[in-house]
Amino acid sequence: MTESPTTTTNSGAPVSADSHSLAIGRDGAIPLHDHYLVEKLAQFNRERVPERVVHAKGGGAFGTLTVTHDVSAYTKAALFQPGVVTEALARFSTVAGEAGSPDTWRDPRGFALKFYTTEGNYDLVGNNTPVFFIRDGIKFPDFIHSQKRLPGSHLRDNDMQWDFWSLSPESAHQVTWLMGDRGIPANWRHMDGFGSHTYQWINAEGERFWVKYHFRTNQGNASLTAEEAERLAGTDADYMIRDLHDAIEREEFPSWTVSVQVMGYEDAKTYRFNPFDLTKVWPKADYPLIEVGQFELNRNPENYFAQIEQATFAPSNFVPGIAASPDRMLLARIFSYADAHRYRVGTNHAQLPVNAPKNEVHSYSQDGAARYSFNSASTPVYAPNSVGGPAGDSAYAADERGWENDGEFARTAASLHAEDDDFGQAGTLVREVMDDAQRARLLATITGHVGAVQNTEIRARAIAYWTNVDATLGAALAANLAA
Ligand code: HDE
Repeated sequence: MTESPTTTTNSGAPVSADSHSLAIGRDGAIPLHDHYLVEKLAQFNRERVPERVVHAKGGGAFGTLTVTHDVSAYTKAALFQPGVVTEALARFSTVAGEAGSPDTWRDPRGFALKFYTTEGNYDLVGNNTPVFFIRDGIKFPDFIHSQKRLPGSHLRDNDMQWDFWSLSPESAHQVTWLMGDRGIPANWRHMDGFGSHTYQWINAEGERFWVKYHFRTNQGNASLTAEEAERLAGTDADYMIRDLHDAIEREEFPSWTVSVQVMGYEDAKTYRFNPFDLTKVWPKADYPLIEVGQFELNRNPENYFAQIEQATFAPSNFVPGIAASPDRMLLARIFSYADAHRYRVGTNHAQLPVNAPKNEVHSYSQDGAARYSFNSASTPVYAPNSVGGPAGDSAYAADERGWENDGEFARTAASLHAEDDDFGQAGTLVREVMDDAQRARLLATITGHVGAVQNTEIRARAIAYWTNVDATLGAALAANLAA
């Protein structure tokens, strides 16, 4: 048996016993100066950081992005150049459940990626769904409140969910997707990932393009039935954490084919619907997938808390050649995540090994709790300076040009295009993408979910909502609920 090390305090001093507090004689008082007992209990009280307010339950692994095709005509980003291999971290999650909730609840899944590129960390914080419930971030806290718990009973409530959804018709596409088979993926290996938003790519000549990211699982899409999901929720709440961990242990490395859809910068102005509307997809007939490379997960975290719980993924982590778009949801997220990280993990969260970039940091940030790395004493703490401190490089201005903006400030909906509507793509999903069996399961799920609504006015609005998605589906729902 290998020689085990001597237990120490957090400060490294050897400890004489693991199982006995310091006391006077056998039954005497414990002195306050039993600092090792105090250290163990005080540390125990401080083991939790605030869980993520959404996406609290999740798991992840490390891996690599390997670029196999040439997309340099669209982006100069180092990680997307032909042949480049970039280390990465992925975290998958549910949205509404708390940190101890079942992995198999019906919910979109987070698909958060961090690429440790040579130009800084690039975070692509997506979901396993190409769209989302709303198109303006100002409604996000309200949406999540309606998905979580009533303030009085602390219980989740279908009336609250359907009140919000039926008064937010832009949710129809995502809710249809959620109530369908993809709402309960078989596990994280058998689901696709999407950047969801439209992003901007900038090539070496400064030309701008609009792109959407697709990560298609090479394992094939698969779903759990509602019955299987409910059973697993009771027998193994960590089913998906376990599946990913054990697959990697067996060296069955899951992988995804990475592609993008590319829209010309000027085309966005005349496209038939708002290409920055997160409740819509770009039909592949309009913008086919262009293959980029392979994304593979091949290394489990050594320590879940240090590397997954404390991992911080931010849509604001862009690198040269990649930038934001007018998508209001993305613009709101660019503030929100880094703010959440400073609150949840601390102001120096980016210095933790799992969050630290692989390239050198030349930032003027200093101090702050748990400051770990720092500039040399000869580095000035201010800019501009005449003593050789870091200085901005105007060559990167091309990455911040963004897009033309004009007009006065106003609180109105984003620009409407000819075919902007709330139910069209949801109806297409039902009528043209789903097969009969999938439509039947969709109807059964909706019947159960709307059937639990107590308020008759909300229930009637929910039936009207589904009738707007698809008249046949709405009629069948009404008949089921009347039965
Ligand atoms: Fe999030 N979201 N989100 N979200 N989200 C967070 O950031 C937010 C949205 C997503 O594994 C939080 O660090 C706003 C869309 C994932 O660590 C928070 C809006 C998409 C994760 C936050 C959205 C996502 C989060 C909570 C509306 C898919 C987990 C903890 C504008 C494209 C990342 C945190 C991880 C986490 C804000 C909507 C995906 C609260 C304001 C759309 C995968 O800051």
